[in-house]
Amino acid sequence: MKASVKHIVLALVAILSVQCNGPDSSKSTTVQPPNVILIVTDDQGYADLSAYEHVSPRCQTPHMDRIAKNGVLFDNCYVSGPVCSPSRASIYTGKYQERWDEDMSWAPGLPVNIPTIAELLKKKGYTTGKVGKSDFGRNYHNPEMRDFPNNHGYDSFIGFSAHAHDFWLLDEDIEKATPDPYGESASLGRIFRDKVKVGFKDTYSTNLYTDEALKFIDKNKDKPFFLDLSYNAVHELIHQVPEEYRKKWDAPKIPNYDPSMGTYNDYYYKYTKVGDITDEGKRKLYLANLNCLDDNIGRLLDALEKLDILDNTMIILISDNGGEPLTGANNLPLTGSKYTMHEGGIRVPFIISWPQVLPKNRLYQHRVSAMDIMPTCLEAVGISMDNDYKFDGCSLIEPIAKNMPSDNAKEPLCFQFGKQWAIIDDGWKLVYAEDYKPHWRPITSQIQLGINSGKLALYNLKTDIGEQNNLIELLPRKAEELQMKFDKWLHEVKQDQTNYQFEQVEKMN
Ligand SMILES: [Ca+2]
Repeated sequence: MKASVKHIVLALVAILSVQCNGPDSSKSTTVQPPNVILIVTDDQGYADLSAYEHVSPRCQTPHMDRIAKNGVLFDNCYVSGPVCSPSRASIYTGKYQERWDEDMSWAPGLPVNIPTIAELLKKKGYTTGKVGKSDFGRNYHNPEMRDFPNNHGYDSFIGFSAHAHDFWLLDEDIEKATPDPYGESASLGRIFRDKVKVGFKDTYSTNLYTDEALKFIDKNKDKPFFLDLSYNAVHELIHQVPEEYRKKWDAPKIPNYDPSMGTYNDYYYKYTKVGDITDEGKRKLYLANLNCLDDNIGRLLDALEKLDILDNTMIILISDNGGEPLTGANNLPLTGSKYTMHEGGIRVPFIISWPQVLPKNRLYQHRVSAMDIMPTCLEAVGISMDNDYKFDGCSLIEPIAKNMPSDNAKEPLCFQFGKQWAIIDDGWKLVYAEDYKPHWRPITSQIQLGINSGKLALYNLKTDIGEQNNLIELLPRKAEELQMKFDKWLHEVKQDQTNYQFEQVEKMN
């Protein structure tokens, strides 16, 4: 079923003419601006969404597919970085994080002098809530810094501020008994409700975050809201799944952490990086974890339907980076994984639905970026930025309606992550990528290693999505042209770096 362009434009005109709250606006019109729900999944593989034709074996995500059937599925979406924090910094600002991350690496943080999506929607009158993972690479666990959700636009927050958090161990007792509750890569123990720590016993965080999301929706169902639901599924520790899902998938049983096992960091690495679980066991655990996540998204959709607010709710679902090489995620037919500049690190599942305005059951194949999310939301809710304010993404509402490339898609898309970099322009990709720490053996039945890792490569993505044919010697002029465009972008963003300010970096732990 396709919404006509005329329908969309009329709906938008109506919406854009509305103030979403305030004493006078309710008298002027009955049209409500949409609710916005942003679902960020963690490390979900490009092939781990069953709405895609390229879906991986055994993967079933019927509830995520419901969003796609109700809206627009994208198979050509890039995040701005191959790991959580840089990617998320750009999702929430609509800008390349390289503009303020001098190292162009893991820890871009949030500058104080640019608005986030939550701040702009709050200013517009939206009630804003964040549930789950907040990770901008700096200032972990510090509720006084800008990176903390309550300090960049959220009225309410429940979740954690770190790369990862134990799915099960959420109470104070385990925190006190653990020698390193803030391990190198993950935390355990209490999470935050706003700026206060709260503990939960015998609670699985994917279920908890959905429960909290449902409470937020129920409380705010009669007024426009922005819900940011950032699950830590399907990130490590992937083996932590409710027993019913483990049994359903016949997955191995791995004990939860106990301080008698040593440090939490040792436990984390034992079951992630060195392969104490078989490849097949990992895949089953991943599918079990994903299945639980998907069922929780089903609960969310059911609630929106029951409240009769689904049609005027814009739901955006995106994975913050490509599938992890060690969790059992599947990025095929792409090469590479999280941490890499191969397609498998940066090309991700992405869906937008807004039944009242956008077409349904549409596959959109032109290139888009996670930086488009914020401009799209702003247009949907009727927020215009000053003319001199520049996003690196653009609204997708009109491009979707016309099934045409966005203006930004006609320009190069550039990436820098440590030594790795890439430029994608009109289907061509010039890239320097490395496989992720190859001494940690990835699960190669799901992850395809780069055959040109560690050297400059040119690909025609239109015919070679798997990055198998390096054309750099055959087409040196094309490579030169792309190199020049990339250098120009790099120069421009480096010049821009002086324009962003940060708070003093402090750590509480
Ligand atoms: Ca991630």
